[in-house]
Amino acid sequence: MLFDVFCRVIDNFGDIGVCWRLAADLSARGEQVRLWVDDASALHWMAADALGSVSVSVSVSVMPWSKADGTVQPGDVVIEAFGCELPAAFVQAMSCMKGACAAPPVWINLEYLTAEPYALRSHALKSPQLSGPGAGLNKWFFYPGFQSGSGGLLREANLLARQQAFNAASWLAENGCASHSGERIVSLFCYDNPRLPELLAALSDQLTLLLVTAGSATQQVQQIMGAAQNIGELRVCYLPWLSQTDYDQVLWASDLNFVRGEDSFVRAQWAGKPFVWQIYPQQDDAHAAKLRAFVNAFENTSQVRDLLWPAWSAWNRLTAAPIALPATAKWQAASHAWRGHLLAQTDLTSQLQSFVAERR
Ligand code: TRH
Repeated sequence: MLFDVFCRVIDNFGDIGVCWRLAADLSARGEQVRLWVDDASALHWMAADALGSVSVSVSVSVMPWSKADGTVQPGDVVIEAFGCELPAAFVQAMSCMKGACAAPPVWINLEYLTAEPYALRSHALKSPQLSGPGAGLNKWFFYPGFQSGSGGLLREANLLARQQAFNAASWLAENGCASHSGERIVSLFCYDNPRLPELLAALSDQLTLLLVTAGSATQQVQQIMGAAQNIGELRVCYLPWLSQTDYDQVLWASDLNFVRGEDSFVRAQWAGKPFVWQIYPQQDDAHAAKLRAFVNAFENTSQVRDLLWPAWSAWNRLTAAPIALPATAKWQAASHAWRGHLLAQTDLTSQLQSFVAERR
């Protein structure tokens, strides 16, 4: 099938990050994919190796948004990521495919990831289009999620094999961040966060190698540390912008990951290591309920109580309490159990393929 995936970059890298992962995964499973995007600049590093060392070939056509002008015949499936609103002329072309032409494409709105109950209730619902260029068409809501009955999470077919074959020490050395014996390895990907000095101080109480990702994390750490490489027992290694494949490996190489947004948050869960999520801040503190919902799901499934909330709420500035990281062994066991639970779900791309097949 031919999939048209539409992506608007609102800010940061999550919109294109999720869309690229989906496009690449569909392609790796033999689908044809056109990725329509209004700003492809981040793909220069994010997709630099297009799954380089991985034994699948990925071929995605990256298309400028402006070319979706109605002169292009829509594919079999149209994915509107995060309600990005398709160009009217393209929807018109989808609509014209009714009756006289072939069947209209299956039109899917891929939603944001949340553990809040409304997502499960709304997954797979149909939204008949009553007006506008798409009048008469149906749009389907597709909610990713953590529980059965949701659309699942993106997980490439070869993810586990790649993880198993991964050698953390070699990767770190090859990427200029060789670890010393006895060091805890921590990765940091975050938004601007005034609590960062406190976190660095908390991490400096034991031998730690901090892998600092490019962009905001690097700028903040450099502002705090200046030219210094160490605070107490903590030493810093700055990373360039990496491909998604390499960024995954940063997460696998680490004992503890600080992640943010949506895609890195999911990848930290596949890493199966303890992680702290900096959630994308929303107006009216709507993100607090979203954060709580995930913590509840994680803790109920992993059969732990009050493990994450103190550190996670502090890092997200929902409380002024000190950032007190959970006990490592319990945190590691819970993260492993959570990953096991997620692995039992069918992945998002497989679910999407079945969903589309049922509706064509
Ligand atoms: O960048 P993010 O914060 O993205 C977002 C956006 O803010 C978006 O508007 C919002 O809706 C969404 O979050 C919830 O965080 P995220 O989602 O983790 O995206 C970052 C992407 O960048 C992810 O695909 C991983 C990738 N990445 C690399 O490929 N290489 C790197 O070196 C790093 C640090 C990240």
